[in-house]
Amino acid sequence: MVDRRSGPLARDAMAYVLAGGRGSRLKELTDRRAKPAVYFGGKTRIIDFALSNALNSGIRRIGVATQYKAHSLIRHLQRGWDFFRPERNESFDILPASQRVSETQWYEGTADAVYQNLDIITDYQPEFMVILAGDHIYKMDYELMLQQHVEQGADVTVGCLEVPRMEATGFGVMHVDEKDEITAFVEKPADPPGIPGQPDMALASMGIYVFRTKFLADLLRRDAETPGSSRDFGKDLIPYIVEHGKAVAHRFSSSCVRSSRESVAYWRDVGTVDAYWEANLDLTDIIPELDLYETSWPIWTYAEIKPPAKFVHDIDGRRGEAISSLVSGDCIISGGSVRRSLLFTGVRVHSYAGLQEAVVLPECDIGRNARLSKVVLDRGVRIPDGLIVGEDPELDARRFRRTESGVCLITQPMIDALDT
Ligand code: ADQ
Ligand code: ADP
Repeated sequence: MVDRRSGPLARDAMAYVLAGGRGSRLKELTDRRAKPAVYFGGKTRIIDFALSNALNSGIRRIGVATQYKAHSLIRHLQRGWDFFRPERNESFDILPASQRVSETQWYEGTADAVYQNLDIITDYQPEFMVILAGDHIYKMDYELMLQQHVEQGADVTVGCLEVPRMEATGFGVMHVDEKDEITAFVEKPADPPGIPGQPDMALASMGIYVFRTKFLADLLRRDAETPGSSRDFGKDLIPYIVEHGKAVAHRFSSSCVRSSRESVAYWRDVGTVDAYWEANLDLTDIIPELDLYETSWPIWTYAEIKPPAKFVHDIDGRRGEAISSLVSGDCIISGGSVRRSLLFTGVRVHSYAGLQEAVVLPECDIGRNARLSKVVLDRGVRIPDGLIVGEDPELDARRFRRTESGVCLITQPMIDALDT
Protein backbone atom coordinates (compact mmCIF):
# COMPACT_ATOMS: atom_id res chain seq x y z
CA MET A 1 0.00 0.00 0.00
CA VAL A 2 1.27 3.43 -0.85
CA ASP A 3 0.87 6.27 1.57
CA ARG A 4 -0.54 9.40 -0.01
CA ARG A 5 0.41 12.74 1.56
CA SER A 6 -2.23 15.28 2.42
CA GLY A 7 -3.52 15.64 -1.19
CA PRO A 8 -5.44 15.31 -3.27
CA LEU A 9 -3.75 17.57 -5.81
CA ALA A 10 -5.54 15.73 -8.61
CA ARG A 11 -8.64 17.79 -7.84
CA ASP A 12 -6.76 20.88 -9.05
CA ALA A 13 -5.32 19.19 -12.10
CA MET A 14 -6.41 18.79 -15.68
CA ALA A 15 -5.31 15.75 -17.66
CA TYR A 16 -4.52 16.53 -21.28
CA VAL A 17 -4.27 13.45 -23.44
CA LEU A 18 -2.33 13.65 -26.71
CA ALA A 19 -4.19 11.32 -29.02
CA GLY A 20 -3.36 12.59 -32.48
CA GLY A 21 -0.55 10.29 -33.54
CA ARG A 22 -0.95 7.69 -36.24
CA GLY A 23 1.23 4.93 -34.87
CA SER A 24 2.35 3.93 -38.34
CA ARG A 25 4.26 0.88 -37.10
CA LEU A 26 0.91 -0.76 -36.42
CA LYS A 27 0.55 -0.85 -40.22
CA GLU A 28 -2.98 -1.55 -41.50
CA LEU A 29 -4.43 -1.51 -37.95
CA THR A 30 -4.06 2.28 -38.04
CA ASP A 31 -4.99 2.79 -41.69
CA ARG A 32 -8.42 4.03 -40.70
CA ARG A 33 -8.14 4.80 -37.00
CA ALA A 34 -5.65 6.62 -34.78
CA LYS A 35 -3.45 4.43 -32.56
CA PRO A 36 -5.29 5.45 -29.35
CA ALA A 37 -8.50 4.06 -30.89
CA VAL A 38 -7.01 0.63 -31.61
CA TYR A 39 -8.74 -2.18 -29.69
CA PHE A 40 -6.83 -3.75 -26.82
CA GLY A 41 -7.53 -6.45 -24.25
CA GLY A 42 -10.90 -7.80 -25.41
CA LYS A 43 -13.22 -4.94 -24.51
CA THR A 44 -11.20 -1.74 -24.32
CA ARG A 45 -9.31 0.57 -26.66
CA ILE A 46 -5.76 1.79 -26.00
CA ILE A 47 -6.80 5.29 -24.88
CA ASP A 48 -9.03 3.86 -22.13
CA PHE A 49 -5.91 3.11 -20.07
CA ALA A 50 -4.64 6.72 -19.84
CA LEU A 51 -8.19 8.01 -19.30
CA SER A 52 -8.96 5.42 -16.60
CA ASN A 53 -5.68 6.26 -14.86
CA ALA A 54 -6.72 9.92 -14.78
CA LEU A 55 -10.16 9.06 -13.42
CA ASN A 56 -8.79 6.58 -10.84
CA SER A 57 -6.19 9.17 -9.75
CA GLY A 58 -9.02 11.58 -8.92
CA ILE A 59 -8.69 13.91 -11.91
CA ARG A 60 -12.04 15.29 -13.04
CA ARG A 61 -11.02 17.61 -15.85
CA ILE A 62 -9.86 15.96 -19.05
CA GLY A 63 -9.03 17.21 -22.53
CA VAL A 64 -8.20 14.93 -25.46
CA ALA A 65 -6.35 16.38 -28.48
CA THR A 66 -7.07 14.45 -31.65
CA GLN A 67 -5.72 14.79 -35.15
CA TYR A 68 -4.96 11.78 -37.36
CA LYS A 69 -8.06 9.79 -38.50
CA ALA A 70 -10.02 10.76 -35.43
CA HIS A 71 -13.52 9.62 -36.32
CA SER A 72 -13.46 6.21 -34.66
CA LEU A 73 -11.67 7.71 -31.63
CA ILE A 74 -14.11 10.59 -31.23
CA ARG A 75 -17.08 8.24 -31.57
CA HIS A 76 -15.64 6.04 -28.83
CA LEU A 77 -14.98 9.01 -26.52
CA GLN A 78 -18.45 10.43 -27.04
CA ARG A 79 -20.10 7.11 -26.31
CA GLY A 80 -17.99 6.04 -23.37
CA TRP A 81 -16.40 9.02 -21.71
CA ASP A 82 -18.81 11.92 -21.92
CA PHE A 83 -20.21 11.53 -18.39
CA PHE A 84 -18.41 14.43 -16.69
CA ARG A 85 -20.68 17.08 -15.20
CA PRO A 86 -19.94 20.82 -15.35
CA GLU A 87 -22.07 21.47 -12.24
CA ARG A 88 -19.59 19.33 -10.25
CA ASN A 89 -16.62 21.22 -11.67
CA GLU A 90 -15.93 18.40 -14.08
CA SER A 91 -15.19 18.63 -17.77
CA PHE A 92 -14.41 16.44 -20.75
CA ASP A 93 -13.34 18.15 -23.97
CA ILE A 94 -12.50 16.55 -27.27
CA LEU A 95 -10.18 18.96 -29.07
CA PRO A 96 -9.69 18.10 -32.74
CA ALA A 97 -6.94 19.98 -34.55
CA SER A 98 -9.05 22.79 -35.95
CA GLN A 99 -6.69 25.58 -36.82
CA ARG A 100 -7.74 27.65 -33.83
CA VAL A 101 -4.59 29.74 -33.63
CA SER A 102 -3.33 29.86 -37.17
CA GLU A 103 -5.59 29.31 -40.13
CA THR A 104 -2.89 27.63 -42.09
CA GLN A 105 -1.70 25.11 -39.52
CA TRP A 106 -2.92 21.86 -38.00
CA TYR A 107 -1.19 20.79 -34.80
CA GLU A 108 2.52 20.72 -35.46
CA GLY A 109 4.25 18.86 -32.64
CA THR A 110 2.80 17.64 -29.35
CA ALA A 111 3.40 21.01 -27.62
CA ASP A 112 1.44 22.78 -30.35
CA ALA A 113 -1.52 20.46 -29.64
CA VAL A 114 -1.60 22.02 -26.15
CA TYR A 115 -0.69 25.58 -27.21
CA GLN A 116 -3.55 25.83 -29.70
CA ASN A 117 -6.07 25.12 -26.92
CA LEU A 118 -4.50 27.25 -24.17
CA ASP A 119 -7.54 29.52 -23.95
CA ILE A 120 -9.85 26.55 -23.31
CA ILE A 121 -7.46 25.15 -20.71
CA THR A 122 -6.89 28.40 -18.84
CA ASP A 123 -10.66 29.06 -18.74
CA TYR A 124 -10.96 26.05 -16.43
CA GLN A 125 -8.18 27.45 -14.22
CA PRO A 126 -6.50 24.15 -13.29
CA GLU A 127 -3.48 24.60 -11.02
CA PHE A 128 -1.66 21.68 -12.66
CA MET A 129 -1.53 20.10 -16.09
CA VAL A 130 -0.86 16.40 -16.47
CA ILE A 131 0.16 15.79 -20.09
CA LEU A 132 -0.37 12.20 -21.18
CA ALA A 133 0.14 10.11 -24.28
CA GLY A 134 -3.01 8.32 -25.40
CA ASP A 135 -1.23 5.31 -26.75
CA HIS A 136 0.29 3.32 -23.90
CA ILE A 137 -1.00 0.41 -21.85
CA TYR A 138 -0.31 0.85 -18.12
CA LYS A 139 -1.80 1.67 -14.74
CA MET A 140 -0.42 4.68 -12.92
CA ASP A 141 -1.51 6.95 -10.08
CA TYR A 142 -0.83 10.51 -11.29
CA GLU A 143 -1.56 11.87 -7.78
CA LEU A 144 1.81 10.51 -6.65
CA MET A 145 3.52 12.29 -9.54
CA LEU A 146 1.73 15.56 -8.70
CA GLN A 147 2.86 15.26 -5.08
CA GLN A 148 6.48 14.74 -6.08
CA HIS A 149 6.21 17.74 -8.41
CA VAL A 150 5.09 20.00 -5.58
CA GLU A 151 7.45 18.57 -2.95
CA GLN A 152 10.51 19.02 -5.17
CA GLY A 153 9.40 22.41 -6.50
CA ALA A 154 9.94 21.28 -10.10
CA ASP A 155 9.17 23.21 -13.27
CA VAL A 156 8.39 19.92 -14.96
CA THR A 157 8.18 16.38 -13.68
CA VAL A 158 8.75 13.66 -16.28
CA GLY A 159 7.48 10.09 -15.83
CA CYS A 160 10.28 7.65 -16.56
CA LEU A 161 11.23 4.01 -16.43
CA GLU A 162 14.33 1.89 -16.92
CA VAL A 163 14.55 0.09 -20.26
CA PRO A 164 17.33 -1.98 -21.85
CA ARG A 165 19.77 0.53 -23.37
CA MET A 166 19.49 -0.88 -26.89
CA GLU A 167 15.70 -0.44 -26.83
CA ALA A 168 15.95 3.21 -25.77
CA THR A 169 16.52 4.67 -29.25
CA GLY A 170 12.79 5.43 -29.59
CA PHE A 171 12.55 7.33 -26.31
CA GLY A 172 13.67 10.53 -24.69
CA VAL A 173 16.62 9.40 -22.55
CA MET A 174 17.80 11.21 -19.42
CA HIS A 175 20.47 11.36 -16.77
CA VAL A 176 19.50 12.23 -13.20
CA ASP A 177 21.36 13.19 -10.04
CA GLU A 178 20.90 11.65 -6.59
CA LYS A 179 17.70 13.69 -6.05
CA ASP A 180 16.30 12.53 -9.41
CA GLU A 181 16.78 15.98 -10.89
CA ILE A 182 17.30 15.62 -14.63
CA THR A 183 20.79 16.76 -15.62
CA ALA A 184 20.65 15.80 -19.30
CA PHE A 185 17.86 14.87 -21.73
CA VAL A 186 18.24 13.73 -25.31
CA GLU A 187 15.30 12.85 -27.57
CA LYS A 188 15.58 9.52 -29.42
CA PRO A 189 19.39 9.19 -29.37
CA ALA A 190 20.98 6.81 -31.87
CA ASP A 191 23.35 5.62 -29.14
CA PRO A 192 21.43 5.99 -25.85
CA PRO A 193 23.49 6.82 -22.77
CA GLY A 194 23.32 4.14 -20.06
CA ILE A 195 22.57 4.59 -16.37
CA PRO A 196 25.76 5.16 -14.33
CA GLY A 197 26.55 1.82 -12.66
CA GLN A 198 24.01 0.05 -14.95
CA PRO A 199 25.52 0.51 -18.42
CA ASP A 200 23.05 -1.86 -20.12
CA MET A 201 20.00 0.10 -18.99
CA ALA A 202 18.76 3.60 -19.82
CA LEU A 203 16.32 5.91 -18.06
CA ALA A 204 13.56 6.57 -20.61
CA SER A 205 10.81 9.20 -20.67
CA MET A 206 7.27 7.81 -20.78
CA GLY A 207 6.08 10.99 -22.50
CA ILE A 208 4.11 11.91 -19.35
CA TYR A 209 4.66 15.39 -17.91
CA VAL A 210 3.37 17.43 -14.94
CA PHE A 211 3.52 21.24 -14.98
CA ARG A 212 1.94 24.11 -13.12
CA THR A 213 -0.46 25.55 -15.71
CA LYS A 214 0.96 29.06 -15.47
CA PHE A 215 4.50 27.82 -16.08
CA LEU A 216 3.39 25.66 -19.02
CA ALA A 217 1.39 28.49 -20.62
CA ASP A 218 4.37 30.85 -20.46
CA LEU A 219 6.67 28.16 -21.81
CA LEU A 220 4.34 27.36 -24.73
CA ARG A 221 3.97 31.02 -25.68
CA ARG A 222 7.74 31.40 -25.62
CA ASP A 223 8.20 28.27 -27.71
CA ALA A 224 5.62 29.49 -30.25
CA GLU A 225 7.84 32.50 -30.88
CA THR A 226 11.06 30.53 -31.09
CA PRO A 227 12.13 30.14 -34.73
CA GLY A 228 13.16 26.62 -35.65
CA SER A 229 11.27 24.91 -32.82
CA SER A 230 9.41 21.77 -33.83
CA ARG A 231 6.83 22.54 -31.09
CA ASP A 232 7.40 19.20 -29.43
CA PHE A 233 7.69 18.33 -25.73
CA GLY A 234 10.46 15.77 -26.19
CA LYS A 235 12.44 17.65 -28.82
CA ASP A 236 12.12 21.24 -27.61
CA LEU A 237 10.38 21.93 -24.28
CA ILE A 238 11.88 19.32 -21.96
CA PRO A 239 15.50 19.92 -23.13
CA TYR A 240 14.91 23.68 -22.67
CA ILE A 241 13.75 23.24 -19.06
CA VAL A 242 16.61 20.86 -18.29
CA GLU A 243 18.99 23.59 -19.42
CA HIS A 244 17.27 26.65 -17.95
CA GLY A 245 15.06 25.41 -15.10
CA LYS A 246 14.34 22.45 -12.87
CA ALA A 247 13.21 19.16 -14.39
CA VAL A 248 12.64 16.18 -12.12
CA ALA A 249 12.18 12.49 -12.95
CA HIS A 250 9.27 10.56 -11.47
CA ARG A 251 10.10 6.89 -11.44
CA PHE A 252 7.29 4.60 -12.53
CA SER A 253 7.16 1.54 -10.31
CA SER A 254 4.77 -0.99 -8.86
CA SER A 255 4.05 1.47 -6.06
CA CYS A 256 2.28 3.68 -8.59
CA VAL A 257 -0.94 1.80 -8.10
CA ARG A 258 -2.48 1.48 -4.67
CA SER A 259 -3.55 -2.11 -4.61
CA SER A 260 -4.37 -4.56 -1.87
CA ARG A 261 -1.72 -6.81 -3.36
CA GLU A 262 1.48 -5.57 -4.87
CA SER A 263 1.00 -5.17 -8.64
CA VAL A 264 3.85 -5.54 -11.07
CA ALA A 265 4.89 -2.28 -12.77
CA TYR A 266 3.40 -2.76 -16.20
CA TRP A 267 3.89 -0.30 -19.06
CA ARG A 268 3.85 -1.16 -22.74
CA ASP A 269 4.07 0.85 -25.89
CA VAL A 270 2.13 -1.54 -28.09
CA GLY A 271 3.51 0.33 -31.08
CA THR A 272 4.40 -2.54 -33.41
CA VAL A 273 2.32 -5.46 -34.68
CA ASP A 274 4.57 -7.85 -32.74
CA ALA A 275 4.32 -5.89 -29.48
CA TYR A 276 0.57 -5.52 -29.94
CA TRP A 277 0.06 -9.23 -30.57
CA GLU A 278 2.28 -10.21 -27.66
CA ALA A 279 0.76 -7.79 -25.12
CA ASN A 280 -2.75 -8.98 -25.98
CA LEU A 281 -1.78 -12.66 -25.74
CA ASP A 282 0.07 -12.07 -22.45
CA LEU A 283 -3.39 -11.55 -20.96
CA THR A 284 -4.08 -15.26 -21.52
CA ASP A 285 -1.29 -16.23 -19.07
CA ILE A 286 -2.51 -17.83 -15.86
CA ILE A 287 -1.18 -14.86 -13.87
CA PRO A 288 -0.69 -12.04 -16.38
CA GLU A 289 1.47 -9.04 -15.58
CA LEU A 290 -1.42 -6.75 -16.48
CA ASP A 291 -4.38 -7.65 -14.29
CA LEU A 292 -7.64 -6.57 -15.93
CA TYR A 293 -9.61 -8.14 -13.11
CA GLU A 294 -8.23 -5.85 -10.39
CA THR A 295 -11.23 -4.04 -8.90
CA SER A 296 -9.28 -1.24 -7.22
CA TRP A 297 -8.05 0.19 -10.53
CA PRO A 298 -10.81 -0.45 -13.08
CA ILE A 299 -10.29 0.26 -16.77
CA TRP A 300 -13.42 2.02 -18.00
CA THR A 301 -14.60 1.83 -21.59
CA TYR A 302 -17.57 2.02 -23.87
CA ALA A 303 -19.10 -1.35 -24.62
CA GLU A 304 -22.42 -2.23 -26.15
CA ILE A 305 -24.63 -4.51 -24.11
CA LYS A 306 -24.32 -7.87 -25.79
CA PRO A 307 -25.40 -11.44 -25.04
CA PRO A 308 -22.89 -13.78 -23.31
CA ALA A 309 -20.28 -15.82 -25.14
CA LYS A 310 -21.60 -19.22 -26.17
CA PHE A 311 -19.87 -22.57 -26.78
CA VAL A 312 -21.84 -25.25 -28.62
CA HIS A 313 -21.45 -28.64 -30.31
CA ASP A 314 -21.90 -28.53 -34.03
CA ILE A 315 -24.30 -30.97 -35.71
CA ASP A 316 -21.58 -33.64 -35.92
CA GLY A 317 -21.17 -33.45 -32.16
CA ARG A 318 -17.78 -31.76 -32.28
CA ARG A 319 -17.14 -29.63 -29.20
CA GLY A 320 -16.79 -25.86 -29.45
CA GLU A 321 -14.13 -25.03 -26.92
CA ALA A 322 -11.63 -22.41 -25.76
CA ILE A 323 -8.62 -23.05 -23.52
CA SER A 324 -6.22 -20.46 -22.05
CA SER A 325 -8.21 -17.78 -23.86
CA LEU A 326 -10.22 -14.62 -23.28
CA VAL A 327 -13.58 -14.71 -25.05
CA SER A 328 -15.74 -11.58 -25.03
CA GLY A 329 -19.51 -11.24 -25.17
CA ASP A 330 -21.52 -12.15 -28.24
CA CYS A 331 -18.92 -14.69 -29.43
CA ILE A 332 -20.20 -18.07 -30.62
CA ILE A 333 -17.75 -20.96 -30.84
CA SER A 334 -19.65 -23.74 -32.59
CA GLY A 335 -17.55 -26.83 -33.06
CA GLY A 336 -14.30 -24.89 -33.41
CA SER A 337 -11.30 -24.89 -31.13
CA VAL A 338 -9.65 -21.79 -29.64
CA ARG A 339 -6.29 -21.97 -27.86
CA ARG A 340 -4.21 -19.22 -26.22
CA SER A 341 -6.21 -16.56 -28.04
CA LEU A 342 -8.07 -13.36 -27.34
CA LEU A 343 -11.46 -12.85 -28.97
CA PHE A 344 -13.10 -9.42 -28.93
CA THR A 345 -16.88 -8.97 -29.07
CA GLY A 346 -19.05 -10.71 -31.64
CA VAL A 347 -16.62 -13.24 -33.12
CA ARG A 348 -17.94 -16.43 -34.73
CA VAL A 349 -15.82 -19.59 -34.95
CA HIS A 350 -17.37 -22.30 -37.11
CA SER A 351 -17.01 -26.10 -37.20
CA TYR A 352 -13.55 -27.66 -37.44
CA ALA A 353 -11.94 -24.21 -37.37
CA GLY A 354 -8.87 -23.82 -35.17
CA LEU A 355 -7.39 -20.66 -33.66
CA GLN A 356 -4.03 -20.71 -31.92
CA GLU A 357 -2.34 -17.58 -30.52
CA ALA A 358 -4.86 -15.40 -32.36
CA VAL A 359 -5.89 -11.85 -31.53
CA VAL A 360 -9.30 -11.45 -33.13
CA LEU A 361 -10.88 -8.00 -33.23
CA PRO A 362 -14.67 -7.53 -33.07
CA GLU A 363 -17.12 -9.10 -35.48
CA CYS A 364 -14.75 -11.45 -37.28
CA ASP A 365 -16.04 -14.68 -38.74
CA ILE A 366 -13.81 -17.75 -38.94
CA GLY A 367 -15.05 -20.16 -41.63
CA ARG A 368 -15.25 -23.96 -41.38
CA ASN A 369 -11.94 -25.84 -41.41
CA ALA A 370 -9.88 -22.64 -41.31
CA ARG A 371 -6.68 -23.02 -39.26
CA LEU A 372 -4.94 -19.87 -38.10
CA SER A 373 -2.00 -19.44 -35.77
CA LYS A 374 0.01 -16.34 -34.74
CA VAL A 375 -2.45 -13.88 -36.29
CA VAL A 376 -4.03 -10.51 -35.63
CA LEU A 377 -7.38 -10.15 -37.44
CA ASP A 378 -8.67 -6.60 -37.96
CA ARG A 379 -12.27 -5.80 -37.13
CA GLY A 380 -14.88 -7.53 -39.28
CA VAL A 381 -12.55 -9.87 -41.21
CA ARG A 382 -14.35 -12.86 -42.75
CA ILE A 383 -11.96 -15.78 -42.97
CA PRO A 384 -13.05 -18.11 -45.82
CA ASP A 385 -13.61 -21.81 -45.22
CA GLY A 386 -10.42 -23.82 -45.16
CA LEU A 387 -7.90 -20.94 -45.08
CA ILE A 388 -4.62 -21.96 -43.45
CA VAL A 389 -2.31 -19.31 -41.95
CA GLY A 390 0.86 -19.93 -39.98
CA GLU A 391 2.17 -23.03 -41.74
CA ASP A 392 3.79 -21.64 -44.91
CA PRO A 393 5.81 -18.49 -44.13
CA GLU A 394 6.47 -17.55 -47.76
CA LEU A 395 2.84 -17.88 -48.81
CA ASP A 396 1.72 -15.96 -45.70
CA ALA A 397 4.18 -13.14 -46.43
CA ARG A 398 2.82 -12.80 -49.98
CA ARG A 399 -0.79 -12.69 -48.82
CA PHE A 400 -0.70 -10.85 -45.52
CA ARG A 401 1.38 -8.42 -43.44
CA ARG A 402 3.82 -10.92 -41.93
CA THR A 403 6.32 -9.64 -39.34
CA GLU A 404 9.86 -10.96 -38.99
CA SER A 405 8.84 -12.95 -35.95
CA GLY A 406 6.06 -14.59 -37.96
CA VAL A 407 2.91 -12.79 -36.80
CA CYS A 408 0.40 -12.20 -39.63
CA LEU A 409 -1.83 -9.14 -39.58
CA ILE A 410 -4.89 -9.83 -41.74
CA THR A 411 -7.42 -7.26 -42.99
CA GLN A 412 -10.51 -7.72 -45.18
CA PRO A 413 -8.90 -6.16 -48.29
CA MET A 414 -6.12 -8.78 -47.99
CA ILE A 415 -8.76 -11.53 -47.85
CA ASP A 416 -10.64 -10.03 -50.82
CA ALA A 417 -7.39 -10.03 -52.81
CA LEU A 418 -7.05 -13.83 -52.35
CA ASP A 419 -9.77 -14.39 -54.96
CA THR A 420 -8.14 -12.28 -57.64
P1 ADQ B 1 7.00 9.58 -29.31
O1 ADQ B 1 6.70 8.20 -28.87
O2 ADQ B 1 7.70 9.76 -30.61
O3 ADQ B 1 7.87 10.33 -28.17
P2 ADQ B 1 5.04 11.38 -30.24
O4 ADQ B 1 4.96 10.92 -31.64
O5 ADQ B 1 5.60 12.72 -29.96
O6 ADQ B 1 5.68 10.29 -29.29
O7 ADQ B 1 3.60 11.25 -29.63
C1 ADQ B 1 3.32 11.38 -28.24
C2 ADQ B 1 1.82 11.34 -28.07
O8 ADQ B 1 1.24 12.47 -28.70
C3 ADQ B 1 1.13 10.14 -28.69
O9 ADQ B 1 0.10 9.75 -27.83
C4 ADQ B 1 0.56 10.64 -30.00
O10 ADQ B 1 -0.63 9.97 -30.33
C5 ADQ B 1 0.30 12.08 -29.67
N1 ADQ B 1 0.52 13.01 -30.77
C6 ADQ B 1 1.55 13.06 -31.67
N2 ADQ B 1 1.43 14.10 -32.49
C7 ADQ B 1 0.29 14.76 -32.13
C8 ADQ B 1 -0.39 15.90 -32.60
N3 ADQ B 1 0.09 16.59 -33.60
N4 ADQ B 1 -1.54 16.25 -32.00
C9 ADQ B 1 -2.03 15.55 -30.97
N5 ADQ B 1 -1.44 14.47 -30.47
C10 ADQ B 1 -0.30 14.06 -31.04
C11 ADQ B 1 7.34 10.76 -26.91
C12 ADQ B 1 8.40 11.63 -26.23
C13 ADQ B 1 9.60 10.78 -25.82
C14 ADQ B 1 9.12 9.64 -24.95
C15 ADQ B 1 8.07 8.83 -25.70
C16 ADQ B 1 7.47 7.74 -24.82
O11 ADQ B 1 8.79 12.70 -27.09
O12 ADQ B 1 10.55 11.56 -25.13
O13 ADQ B 1 10.20 8.81 -24.58
O14 ADQ B 1 6.98 9.68 -26.09
O15 ADQ B 1 6.66 6.92 -25.60
P1 ADP C 1 -13.52 1.04 -35.35
O1 ADP C 1 -12.21 1.70 -35.13
O2 ADP C 1 -14.58 1.50 -34.41
O3 ADP C 1 -13.43 -0.42 -35.53
P2 ADP C 1 -14.16 0.88 -38.11
O4 ADP C 1 -13.17 -0.20 -38.27
O5 ADP C 1 -15.58 0.60 -38.39
O6 ADP C 1 -14.09 1.57 -36.70
O7 ADP C 1 -13.71 2.12 -38.96
C1 ADP C 1 -12.57 2.89 -38.63
C2 ADP C 1 -12.73 4.20 -39.33
O8 ADP C 1 -12.79 4.02 -40.72
C3 ADP C 1 -14.00 4.91 -38.93
O9 ADP C 1 -13.67 6.27 -38.81
C4 ADP C 1 -14.94 4.66 -40.07
O10 ADP C 1 -15.85 5.72 -40.24
C5 ADP C 1 -14.00 4.54 -41.24
N1 ADP C 1 -14.47 3.59 -42.23
C6 ADP C 1 -15.04 2.40 -42.00
N2 ADP C 1 -15.32 1.78 -43.17
C7 ADP C 1 -14.91 2.60 -44.14
C8 ADP C 1 -14.90 2.53 -45.57
N3 ADP C 1 -15.38 1.48 -46.22
N4 ADP C 1 -14.38 3.56 -46.24
C9 ADP C 1 -13.87 4.64 -45.60
N5 ADP C 1 -13.84 4.75 -44.27
C10 ADP C 1 -14.35 3.75 -43.55
